[in-house]
Amino acid sequence: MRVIHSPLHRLHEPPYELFSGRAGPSWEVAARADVIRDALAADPAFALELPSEHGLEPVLAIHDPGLVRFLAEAWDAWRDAGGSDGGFMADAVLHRGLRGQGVGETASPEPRAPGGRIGYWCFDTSTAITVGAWPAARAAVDVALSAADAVLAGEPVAYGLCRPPGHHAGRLTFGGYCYLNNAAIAAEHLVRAGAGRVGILDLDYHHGNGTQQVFWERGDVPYASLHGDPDRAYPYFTGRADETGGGAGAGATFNQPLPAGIDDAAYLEALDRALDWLGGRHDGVVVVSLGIDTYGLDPLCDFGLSTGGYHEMASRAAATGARLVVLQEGGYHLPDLGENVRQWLRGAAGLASDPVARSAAGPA
Ligand code: SP5
Ligand code: ZN
Repeated sequence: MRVIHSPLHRLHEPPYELFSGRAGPSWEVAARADVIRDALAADPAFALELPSEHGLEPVLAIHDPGLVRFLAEAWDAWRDAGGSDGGFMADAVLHRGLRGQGVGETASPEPRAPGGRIGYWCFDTSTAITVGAWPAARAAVDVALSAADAVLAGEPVAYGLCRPPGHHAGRLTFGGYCYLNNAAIAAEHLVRAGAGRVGILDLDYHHGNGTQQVFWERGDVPYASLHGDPDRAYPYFTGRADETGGGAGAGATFNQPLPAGIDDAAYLEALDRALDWLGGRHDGVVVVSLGIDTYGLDPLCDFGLSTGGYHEMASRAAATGARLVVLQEGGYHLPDLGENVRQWLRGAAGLASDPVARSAAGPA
């Protein structure tokens, strides 16, 4: 299987995040991508390659030019304004009630100060602008687009080791460790290349609010997601089952909020429902937002999936006959992250699980 990765992700190492109201080290670290890369490099079933450059046009097909301009300029503007090393976050965000009485009532101009600009575009306190956030995010997009190109060239499945992740970034917003929406950009690239209707299957623990927003009114990019119920789980404001799309996209969004502690068997039932729903709605290519934060040992999340579950999950996705562009999203338990991704991809390729030793604490 072709595996696309870029070392440029290492330019981005967020110094901290606010988690449950406390500042702590970022969970989204460069080592995440490195352990995945190492696990795949050690298995002859995988061939690693660098991405090719695709420029900004595919990015601007999905994201507002103002957001792209901010991300490109943010670090230099912060430094020029006297900002310190490390990274910066918003100290005020554009709340919907700030100027008018409700949603969208009064448009607000983008402020000039970097601290105001970040609050204009970013919606959370997990997603610092660092010196390398922009080049790393650009490289992750090229990784995703190159994986899509591999499938367009005839591969039944290809993997893009994207970092930073993407599915929380919308047309006008970034957050959730995400700056540019790799999966959305890849899906649109596939549509424009003539792949017809392109499905998106989002298996990250967190709802892909950005992907949902981008394709909310699109009938040709159906979006199906399994995730922690927003009643308890980030990003809190999206992902309920009654969110099903609007306009030309009415009925083309499918959300399954799931309970804490869900095990492989119950998750696989939910996956079967998502695959059934997606099956008749695409023309042969599905982009998978692969989050491994559904793992039983993940430090951020509360699902109970096992390494064996990832192999089975991928086998079922591949058994639908869809060609898969698999893109990395979350996953924060470093000791087993590489092996879990490797098992998912072996399942997707129709290979036996062939397990290797993993951390002693891992579920069977
Ligand atoms: C790509 C991805 O997985 N992004 C996830 C970003 C989550 N960021 C903040 C989560 C805050 C959750 N706080 C609740 C703590 C419960 N112990
Ligand atoms: Zn996640």
